[in-house]
Amino acid sequence: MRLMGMKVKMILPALTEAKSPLFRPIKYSLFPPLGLATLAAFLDDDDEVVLQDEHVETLDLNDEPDLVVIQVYITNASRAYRYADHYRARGAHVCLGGLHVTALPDEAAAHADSIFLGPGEDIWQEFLRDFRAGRPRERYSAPSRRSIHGIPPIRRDLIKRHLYLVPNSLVVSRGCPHRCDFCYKEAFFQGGNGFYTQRVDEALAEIERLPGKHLYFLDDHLFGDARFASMLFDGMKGMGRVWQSASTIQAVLKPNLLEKAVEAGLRSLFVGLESLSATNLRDHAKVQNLDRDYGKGIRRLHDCGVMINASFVFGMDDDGPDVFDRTVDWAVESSIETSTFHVMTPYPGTALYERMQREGRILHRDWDLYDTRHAVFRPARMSGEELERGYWHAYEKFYRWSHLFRGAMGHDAWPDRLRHLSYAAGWKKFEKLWHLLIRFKQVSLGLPLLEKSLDRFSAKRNGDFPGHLESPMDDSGAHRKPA
Ligand code: B12
Repeated sequence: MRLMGMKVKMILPALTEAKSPLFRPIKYSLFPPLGLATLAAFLDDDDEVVLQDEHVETLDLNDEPDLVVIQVYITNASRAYRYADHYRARGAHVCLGGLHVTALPDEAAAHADSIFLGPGEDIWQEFLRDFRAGRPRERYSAPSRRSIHGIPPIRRDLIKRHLYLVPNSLVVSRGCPHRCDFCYKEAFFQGGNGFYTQRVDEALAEIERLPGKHLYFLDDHLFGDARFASMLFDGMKGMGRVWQSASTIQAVLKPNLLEKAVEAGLRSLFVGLESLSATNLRDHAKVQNLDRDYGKGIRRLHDCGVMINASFVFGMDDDGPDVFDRTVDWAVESSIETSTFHVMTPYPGTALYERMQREGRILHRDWDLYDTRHAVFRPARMSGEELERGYWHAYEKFYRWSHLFRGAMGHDAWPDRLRHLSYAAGWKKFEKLWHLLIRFKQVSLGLPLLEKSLDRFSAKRNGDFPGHLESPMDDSGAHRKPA
């Protein structure tokens, strides 16, 4: 029997905090649920689909869908399971997939009719066939050869664009070529290719479909396949886009690719610097950062007119209580525009988690607190409380007005100084304003401001990348040598 015109409900649950009626940080209204919108594209035209994202809307739980599809991240797992139980009690067939399900399938299976391990593109169609034929399996695992070539266009019509500051987010690859021990990647892509891209023409077609000017690539490492990235940037040249993405310091230091990205509209880059200690980088297999001159990479980005959002992790074994001030001081002196700090968090399924467990250092398995703000393991050189306090202190100190001014003044030209100030302050000094915009469903009013602040700069772009700032203080000489 073929199930025609199914009622399908797709849900991205949120961590409690994002739902709070009192305060909603802008972070949760940035990006739409791309994973679910990707899976929705495999449904039939006569299927009725509703996609709800709890980060930006209140879920309607009184409906009676035939099929419920829930995406599970680590911090939304407990809510995801609650919604799954709710819909199973109502007689729906409940599917759970995503990173956390792949890491801990048995935990998820207790709440689902079918679970999905690994990226969805390669298994979702098989499930839909089985389900329509009345014989869905309990478990589907992604095959070892995976691909996103030729997948149908994301169902962007299901995305409530006005509820997001960055509705034009996209991903043109899956995974990452590197193997840091704290990353979800190894568990998620286990037993198969862990880094693959779309075809360039398909990626460009997806970009063409997006209205407006601003884009945000959510790929783990957009520059990870230099040939693909180079062709993509060539294709984007002249499109008039302004965009942001993530990459590594290693890729930044390589000649040519960054310049091409800038010509195509790159204006801000998220870079995982993680730690100023070479011992830490080595311990966590972040080898692509070893012996890279961070200061030189930052100067190179600035000279190209690209702002940097540097990501740092605290609590690695070489981190003592002085790590917070040292890192923040260095970031301010380096004129890094925005910094993202994290308490190191061992995600289940990662090599880091295995090691912490072997060493008896995991404190609990309350996934709600695995949010990179809480110490869920015993740090080596400080207490968990010190680690959490230091994390909050780092944010407070980096975003102090005096430090924002100091960082901004490190640029040579006034347009760059003003851009630094407006961009950094925009994220962290106007949280109350963001809250109001979110509350009145007007968050998209912020987009023209974001575009403006990204685009106003004074790039030298003369291909000459002069001296660089002093590199961080590390006895072993990490980051000192040019790449
Ligand atoms: C956007 C994003 C967010 C958004 C979340 C909302 C959103 N719209 O997704 C925001 C900014 C709120 C966020 C916050 C956090 N995030 Co986040 N985020 C991302 C990011 C950058 C992109 C997600 C995305 O769109 N991916 C692209 C789509 C295509 O992939 P996907 O979502 O994984 O979906 C695929 C599969 O998972 C699978 N799938 C998913 N669901 C289902 C269901 C079924 C039935 C099936 C068949 C398949 C399936 O198929 C999909 C297609 O391939 C990822 C990194 C990444 N590159 O994925 C991190 C990531 C998901 N975040 C992560 C973390 C840790 C967090 C935080 C907890 C901590 C932090 N400091 O960032 C917070 C707290 C989140 C919360 N409130 O619960 C981790 C998750 C690790 C884990 N083990 O769960 C990631 C992987 C980053 C990382 N490298 O560590 N995040």
